[in-house]
Amino acid sequence: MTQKSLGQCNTTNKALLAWVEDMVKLCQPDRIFWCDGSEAEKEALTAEAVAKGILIKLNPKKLPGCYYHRSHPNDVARVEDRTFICTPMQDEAGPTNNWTAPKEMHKKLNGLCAGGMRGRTMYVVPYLMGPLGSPLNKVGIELTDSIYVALSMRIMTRMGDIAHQQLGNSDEFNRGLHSMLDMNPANRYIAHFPQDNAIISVNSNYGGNVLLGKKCLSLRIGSYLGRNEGWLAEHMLILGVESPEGEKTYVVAAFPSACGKTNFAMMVPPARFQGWKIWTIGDDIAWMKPGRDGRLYAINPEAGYFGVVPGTNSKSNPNAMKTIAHDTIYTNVALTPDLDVWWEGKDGDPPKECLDWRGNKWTPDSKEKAANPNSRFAAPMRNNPMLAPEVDDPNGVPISAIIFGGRRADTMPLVYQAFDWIHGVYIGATMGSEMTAAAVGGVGQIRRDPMAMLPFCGYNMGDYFRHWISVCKLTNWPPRIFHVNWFRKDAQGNYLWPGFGENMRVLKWIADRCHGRANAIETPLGWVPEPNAIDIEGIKGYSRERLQQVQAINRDEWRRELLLQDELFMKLQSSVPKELIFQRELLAARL
Ligand code: OXD
Ligand code: MN
Repeated sequence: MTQKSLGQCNTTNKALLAWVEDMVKLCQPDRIFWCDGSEAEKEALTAEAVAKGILIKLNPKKLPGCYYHRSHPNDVARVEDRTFICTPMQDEAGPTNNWTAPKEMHKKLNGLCAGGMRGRTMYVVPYLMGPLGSPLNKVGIELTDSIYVALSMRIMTRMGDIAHQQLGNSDEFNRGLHSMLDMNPANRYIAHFPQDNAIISVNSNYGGNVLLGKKCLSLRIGSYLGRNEGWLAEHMLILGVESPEGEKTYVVAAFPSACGKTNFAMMVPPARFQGWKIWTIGDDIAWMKPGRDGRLYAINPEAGYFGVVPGTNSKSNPNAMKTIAHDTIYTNVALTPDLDVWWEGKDGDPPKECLDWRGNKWTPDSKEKAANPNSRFAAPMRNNPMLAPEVDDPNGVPISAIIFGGRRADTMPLVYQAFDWIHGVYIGATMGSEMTAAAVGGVGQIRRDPMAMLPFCGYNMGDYFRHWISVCKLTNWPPRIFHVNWFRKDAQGNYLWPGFGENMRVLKWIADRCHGRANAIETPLGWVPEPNAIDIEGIKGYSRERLQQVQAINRDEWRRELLLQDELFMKLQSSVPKELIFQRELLAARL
């Protein structure tokens, strides 16, 4: 590797050089800038982005090292209807994915990309997903004409020379091409080519569509690679619960987008749990592989958090507030006259006047929201005061529990435990949740979102379930599986559980179950806590009756739930593993 000065070619990898040359011929940028991940590069690119008005420097007294970005108003969320899995046969992508044959998609995208970077710079962004030297990590190279993407990738991944160090002369890297083109939503494509380990994303500049290490590589391509290579790429947070005695229990949890993964991963235990600590390993993605000792190990492939801003405050997530207090890029929040940021649900009163996420004047009397409901922060994980030191362990952490959860106003109790692995896979596979602003369309509607992977599974969902079932056979100590719902409401529409830090009480029961310490009662759904097993001491105004309500199993609601699951099973038809069909029958019989 020969680094000369900023932006100069910093690799001798032949496969990489050849591919970049091909892409340059196609896109015809005026300049190529090879990123190395250095501080000097960050400063130079940031200064350029500020000079061009792409970033606004925020008040350094209030938010040191922070910048503000506004995206195109038509480009504020993931676009699931424009996201494609391009495999030779449609059946490989399965009925839950949009599909186009690779040849056809390449033809279309080559046409769109031809000359698309004229007058622009192509940034070559090398990035490493996972700790250096980890058997689970992957290298990607993203070519992008967006300086915002180059700077965000620096936060979200281990970006720069470290990726070249991991890659060496190998040609095994994800090839990702991103171009903003003219931002025409009708020509927006987020296209994945799993067999080629390649991604092309055009006409968007929204993180979920264009930070290619995240959803595209870590989940869609990752899940495909995981199936072939014997591991799991999951839409899951990873945390470590530490008891006052120093015992650490690692758990992963899959909740759909914008259902509180970041809050849960950074939770601060309530006063009642003095001496307990929650350590964050990841807030969005887990790569998990059976280890040599027969346990399932997880790494967080990312190096930063791309979190939903609205609702973040010192009660919902104090550690996130500290994390985003410096060196953070904010996108689509509101901007105050003193160059501070504001959003709905922030601590304190709203500003008397500010600019909303579109740049229009906003006052508390305005009808529109000041911050876009899917406005985001991109913050380095190193900012998190509770970042687990294990985050850099190449072997990852051994997982004791897998938690599935959705946003459900009814039916789903606060917590229950699967009888065994296959029952747990069934619980994950039939997860349902109210849709949120993280994706365009349908906010509030219940949709089946298996393992929170509906928008992210890079192959046939039925085969994905089969792969999950098979992973148990590769482990001697499979994690216990649980389901939680923080969002159940009473008939008056009030939440039945306080949530946030109080979720520690449920997490403790889960950890105790994993260590064989907590008793449970058998129900048709699975194991539930004994009446006094969840400690509610110290929750202001909360009662055992309320806990009973949130844990109640309403058989009529459950019969309806079983019928709703049909929608998914019908869609997947013949590819649903028979084990899951049997689980459904058994549940019906128990009800
Ligand atoms: C995300 C998402 O941005 O799930 O993490 O949409
Ligand atoms: Mn996510």
